[in-house]
Amino acid sequence: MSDIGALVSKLSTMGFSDPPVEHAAVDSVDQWAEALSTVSGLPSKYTLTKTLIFKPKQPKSEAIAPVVVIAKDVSATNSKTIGTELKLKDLRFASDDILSGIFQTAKGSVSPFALSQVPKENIGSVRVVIDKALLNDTTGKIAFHPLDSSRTVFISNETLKSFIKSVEGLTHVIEMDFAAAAAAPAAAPAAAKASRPAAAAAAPKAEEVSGTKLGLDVTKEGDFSTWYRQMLMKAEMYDNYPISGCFILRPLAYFIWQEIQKFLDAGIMSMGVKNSYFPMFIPGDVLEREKDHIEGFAPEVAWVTRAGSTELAEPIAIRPTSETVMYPYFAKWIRSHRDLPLKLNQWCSVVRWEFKNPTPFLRTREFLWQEGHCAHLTKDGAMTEVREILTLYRRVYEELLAVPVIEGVKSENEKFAGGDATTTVEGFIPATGRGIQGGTSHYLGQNFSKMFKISVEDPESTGADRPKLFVHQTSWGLSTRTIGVMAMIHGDNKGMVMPPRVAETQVVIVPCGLSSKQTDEERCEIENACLNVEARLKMLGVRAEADLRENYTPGFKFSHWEMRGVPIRLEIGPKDLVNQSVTFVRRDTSAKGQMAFEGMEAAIQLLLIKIHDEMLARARKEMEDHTKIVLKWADFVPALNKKCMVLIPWCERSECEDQIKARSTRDELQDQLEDEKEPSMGAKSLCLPYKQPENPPLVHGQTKCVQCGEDAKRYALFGRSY
Ligand code: 87F
Repeated sequence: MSDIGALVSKLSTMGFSDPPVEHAAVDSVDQWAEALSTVSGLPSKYTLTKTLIFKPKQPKSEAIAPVVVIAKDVSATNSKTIGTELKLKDLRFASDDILSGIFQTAKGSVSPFALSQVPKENIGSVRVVIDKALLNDTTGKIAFHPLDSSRTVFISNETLKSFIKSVEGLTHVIEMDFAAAAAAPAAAPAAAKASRPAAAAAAPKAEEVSGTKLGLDVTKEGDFSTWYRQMLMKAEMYDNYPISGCFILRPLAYFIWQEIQKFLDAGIMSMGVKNSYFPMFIPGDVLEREKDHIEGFAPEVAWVTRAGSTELAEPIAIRPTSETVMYPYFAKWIRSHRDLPLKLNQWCSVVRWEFKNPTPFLRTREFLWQEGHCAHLTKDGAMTEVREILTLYRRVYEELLAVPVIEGVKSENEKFAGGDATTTVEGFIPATGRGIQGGTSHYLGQNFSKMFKISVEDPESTGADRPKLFVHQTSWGLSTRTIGVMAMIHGDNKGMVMPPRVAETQVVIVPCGLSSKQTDEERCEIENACLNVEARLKMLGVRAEADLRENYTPGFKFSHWEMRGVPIRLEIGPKDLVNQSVTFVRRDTSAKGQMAFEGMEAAIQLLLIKIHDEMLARARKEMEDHTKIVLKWADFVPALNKKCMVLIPWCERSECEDQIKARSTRDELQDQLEDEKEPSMGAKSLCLPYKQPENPPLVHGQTKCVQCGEDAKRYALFGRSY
């Protein structure tokens, strides 16, 4: 399709002479960076880019007028912002037809060079938007795929400009400052502006702390993925790390994880589970021996092959999960039914070298989790445990993180292939309308026990030749993904909103209303009142902190703690001293009120509980409002496009699930996925909820599957997902 030779010779006439470098074909920026990291002789400084092709929504009769956006990979190329700049409505990603028909290229290989392939009759209608940041950066080279994602050329920004100029008939070319556009309030959608609480206007804007802006540049509604990262970064919950997919958990986030650990650890200990720790390294041959279990996961396994400059005799795998590490020891330790049940858990990190777009907390190459592995004599014993663990996982979400989840069973397609059944808690991210798996608890049946020979003699039978019983196993895991789900749901345009039970600081006390008019004595009195409140709250176990830092205005302190999501702010000023009361402000609703000094401890404790309950109730209402019962296929995709999950009467057949995915994956359907790296996404089953809808009732032998018309077995929850 593409003619690389012609292109390279064209580039060389423009002063560009280096041939493209070759590498593995890539389909994301991360894979690209990774592929280039293995190539030698590259320019010392270069920028990765993305080229996106959009088309405005337009009547079928009109000529197609595509918009080609050439930008740094990190620029916030939000389709709405670009649409506003070009005065075009509803920009969507161009379909494969446009890519192949007009640009003679395919998804993943789009680059500015595709412009040279546009037929003469179309080129006049093409609009090109170039990222100013790309043109302004004159210090390094710019990397593009020359029509093929397995090659990269490095050109200067001058060459890029000359190339664009050289495209005959191309007249609409504009430069755009994406950073400024993202920061400008005009770029935010009207709804976002309207929903900003009035208090935000009063808070100090754009105050500078060592060069970092305090506020957020984008809104949750306007550019969700940039908002998510920026909000967490400014809340000081994580930082980036120079290995793709790895992130640092800063104390505020690690605190949450420790609260989850305390709660969950107590829960599993009370079920008789014991903690243990197994090595993170897996002998290569042990892992390979379990090919069936590893199948499909193998590309994600990371290996150690060298120590210093010595190649290891046998490569060693780093655990992506610990079945193959632990189960040989289950076989050794379980000798008789009296050794059952064996219930072990470990808190550790695991490594899965994923190539999909990494996202802090949600998709990271190393993550923290607990993994529980138990062996039982009977299926019943194992099944009861599977459900008990699932209940604990639901309680972590609801009782600690104020996040509602739906408990259910995974479909055949979605369950862990190594087991008999996977149960799950599913969350929902309203801002994107996508479901997210929050934790899983598997009934492994006897699959692993047969593979690893974990068996006991049947206690029911007697005699010398008693039959062997293979044990029934469970495994279950909950990870730091919990923190990401919580942040996506509760965070807002002022930053993080912490659910009270996991907030490192639950109450911040800020002295207010002090000016140069006050005497030192008055100042001292107010500060003492703050310290007194802090001490009284701490006595009752409330995590309170008086912020008496000098040289910071109250407004600055408000923003600082709002960004970190502290649930309650108390303000104490001269008037409050007179009234013997404090002013409180809720982080979640911005609601303000007065509270008497006397009995304040109880009032604060009640308020923290109330905030938790209301955060959970609001999130639950939002999830319920975005869960639609759909009874005919025609309503399925429109509901997804309204950012909903759908409950459908379903036949539970695997082929039907494949068809549902295919029928809901179409470019025209792509409404406004904020992440260009994601392909237009089909829906999959999230779970078969334990709590089934009652209305309309599902009648066996009568109610039909919404997709294929076969007999429906249960209601299933479907949705786009993470
Ligand atoms: C990635 C690489 C290698 C998931 C993997 O869910 C192996 C795997 O087995 C793998 N990703 N899994 C499934 C994990 C199953 C199970 N393990 C214990 C859990 C919970 C905790």
